[in-house]
Amino acid sequence: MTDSTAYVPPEVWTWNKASGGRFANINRPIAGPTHDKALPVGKHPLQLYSLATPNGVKVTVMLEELLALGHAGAEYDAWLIRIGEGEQFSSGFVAANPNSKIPALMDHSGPKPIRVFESGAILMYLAEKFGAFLPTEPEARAACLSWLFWQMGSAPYLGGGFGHFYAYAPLKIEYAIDRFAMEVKRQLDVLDRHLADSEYLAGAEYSIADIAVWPWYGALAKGLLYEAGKFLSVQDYKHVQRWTEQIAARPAVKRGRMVNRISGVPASQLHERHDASDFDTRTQDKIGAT
Ligand SMILES: N[C@@H](CCC(=O)N[C@@H](CS)C(=O)NCC(=O)O)C(=O)O
Repeated sequence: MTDSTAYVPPEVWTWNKASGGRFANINRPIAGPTHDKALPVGKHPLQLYSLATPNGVKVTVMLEELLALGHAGAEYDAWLIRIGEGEQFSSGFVAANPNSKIPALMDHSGPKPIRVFESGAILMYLAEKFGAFLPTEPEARAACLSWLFWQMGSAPYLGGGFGHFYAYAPLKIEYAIDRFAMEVKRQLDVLDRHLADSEYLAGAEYSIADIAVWPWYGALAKGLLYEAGKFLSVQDYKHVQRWTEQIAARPAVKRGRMVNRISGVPASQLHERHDASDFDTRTQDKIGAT
């Protein structure tokens, strides 16, 4: 057990030292821009500012799925935002997302640009704009939105909770790792039981619920997040494994995973995407692990 008496919180918290751990350089207790810089704008109505983290991949997969369905209006420019270098704090990015987190989308197709931030809101915005991947039949629609919002509420325990304390924190705290490992295993079991009787999260049809959940829980199931596959015995969640493989095989998913990616084998990385032909320079078959 960790010694819980070692630290006595002061009456008022002040920002008087670096927090330590990975990504500590970008953490701060205030919002707003740190520097003046406009965002670039390309030729397509949809401008995405992102990075291929699980939250970013949701949107590039959605756009590639829409294009695969034949929605030419979903053509997009994807600009790279290097969050490790603080590019989410530029004045231009903060104007697109006051929360300074990728992904952020600008839609220039109307009389005045519309900004959309939060990956779940972006998925719903695109689903409604193009009439795709969000069922209209009430029961399936309710299921789709329930799982979409389940992801929004659950993944912070996986990333900010488990991932942070297991992989990124400057010290290993047994209490914190136990607490979040328990919660993440519970979440995997929630998905596993549901996927035992349901092909996709909202039923028989692939939807924005799968597009939101897969980049987090599919990657976790493949042991690609926080090198925690063995620790969490992810292979035991058989139905999650089946669903993960099924979605990974979709051509649009393979393309979406490459966009704004800056790690992994070079053939899996397409730093910026401005045209469908940008993928031609990459060999998709070579894409393996994240
Ligand atoms: N709830 C948000 C989470 C977005 C998020 O946490 N983005 C991370 C990368 S995965 C980020 O931009 N972090 C930069 C920072 O915190 O400064 C969403 O779903 O869009």
